[in-house]
Amino acid sequence: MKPDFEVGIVGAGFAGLVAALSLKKAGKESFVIFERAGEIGGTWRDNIYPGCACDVAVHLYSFGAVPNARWSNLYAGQPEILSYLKDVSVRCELQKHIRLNSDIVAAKFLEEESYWLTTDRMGRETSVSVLLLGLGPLNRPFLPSLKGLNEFGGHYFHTSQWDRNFDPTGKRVAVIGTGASAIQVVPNIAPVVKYLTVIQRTPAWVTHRFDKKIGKTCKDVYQRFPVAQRFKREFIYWINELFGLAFIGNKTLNKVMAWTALRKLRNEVKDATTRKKLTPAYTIGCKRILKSDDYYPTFNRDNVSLVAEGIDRFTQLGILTNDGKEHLLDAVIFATGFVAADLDLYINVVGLQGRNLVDEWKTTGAQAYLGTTVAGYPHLAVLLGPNTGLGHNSILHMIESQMNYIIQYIDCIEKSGAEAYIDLKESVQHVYNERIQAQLKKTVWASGCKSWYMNSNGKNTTLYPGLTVTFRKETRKFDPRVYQKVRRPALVL
Ligand code: N01
Repeated sequence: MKPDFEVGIVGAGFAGLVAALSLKKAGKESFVIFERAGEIGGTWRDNIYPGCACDVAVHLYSFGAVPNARWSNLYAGQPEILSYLKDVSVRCELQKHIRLNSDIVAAKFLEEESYWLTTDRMGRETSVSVLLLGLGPLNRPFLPSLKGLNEFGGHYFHTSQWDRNFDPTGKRVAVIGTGASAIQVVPNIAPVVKYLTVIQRTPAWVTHRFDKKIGKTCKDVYQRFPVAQRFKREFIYWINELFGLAFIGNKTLNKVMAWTALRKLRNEVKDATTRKKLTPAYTIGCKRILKSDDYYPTFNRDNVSLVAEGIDRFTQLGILTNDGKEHLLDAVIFATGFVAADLDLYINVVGLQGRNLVDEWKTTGAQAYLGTTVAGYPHLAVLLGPNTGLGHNSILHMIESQMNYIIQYIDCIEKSGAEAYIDLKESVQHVYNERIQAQLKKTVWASGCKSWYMNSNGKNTTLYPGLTVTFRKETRKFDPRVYQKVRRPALVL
């Protein structure tokens, strides 16, 4: 029996939309995008906290084939990115492919049929020849289990589940965490709150952002001469690649980055004690480097304090820190990040002989070949799968590289005919992952800090240990020899 669609994509965030655009470009129109929410946008739909913006410049953090000449700033805010995604889905006629409120809970490869059967939360089944998982790595909020939280009489929530009804004006607020989300929330609520307590466990490395408005003339030039924006995109891309060297072994560049960041800290924070608390004691880049020009100056305000003593427990009135001080609070914002490295997919993915991807990855740590295909799970590809993350450049470049590969993979599946399926060789996956892990040991991420890049067993399952040009090269040409062709068993009727 023929499946309902040639390709099924789970998730209509950036990854799913890049996949859809690539399929269209390759002339493949038989695809469906399952989206569990009532709206597209993924992380850019979910994260609505004040100041939410991207730290990759817009000319690069957008689809190469669908430029936008009207971006307002060099770094776009969440509302603008979300509206760009919606606009692209209309302009590129993706809407007819998108099934909203379709929360896929299970996907099973049917060997006899040689296709995937997906089931959504309502029990609706859809069969697809190839399944692409575009679930996004940063959508499972991490809320630490802190003593006494249930006794706390104030309001609390996670940055990615921002309470739209919460007005911080005139309130005593604490932000727990000092990662990428926190450094955007903090300067944006500080001017309106009564008092802001920033609770830091580990100081982050913060570098310049240099955001600026894109003027009308510039926009008009981009509109009339798209090549100018294309040039800007390339320029930003190569600068980012250059800085990427600091993460993968170039010690001089790494030291220059650290020196620049410390100088920025010295220039922007007046109080010496606060400066000391904000000074990181690990190699720059080990945790994600944060770009901000308004985070440090926030600590010069009279209504903001940095608390680095560690949380003992919540009380009914606030938070008691390890120095015995009780911070009286009306609200607490958990900017405590996400569970990412365990890649605990919320879909039950069942491959050959009943193998379960979630269970396997729990045991071995998430792994795939080129971060994309997985042995034992034929005709499946994971967008932004294991070890495809970056600390230095646009993640969209990685997804586009994956799609170059996946399009060829789909062609190969089609050529192998209805009587067979193709499955990645286990040995190929094993060798690839050994190499990736060995390379990671030489990078800044193995220099000793604790970050969300590592899974609960201390294995880095999230980051690619090279430059994006290298990944593009690795994914440019699909090699059918790393797959085995398996005749599908006869269908028992
Ligand atoms: O999360 P994080 P995030 N007690 O994991 C602290 C992307 N992103 O949401 O460092 C006290 O970075 C934790 O402390 P420590 C981007 O890829 C991008 O901010 O573990 N503190 C840390 O300070 C980013 O990397 C953008 O010691 C606790 C913080 O919480 C990723 O999302 C914007 C704690 C978590 O920081 C995640 O960023 C936003 C505890 N028990 C996000 N537990 C842009 O593009 C945790 N922490 C700009």
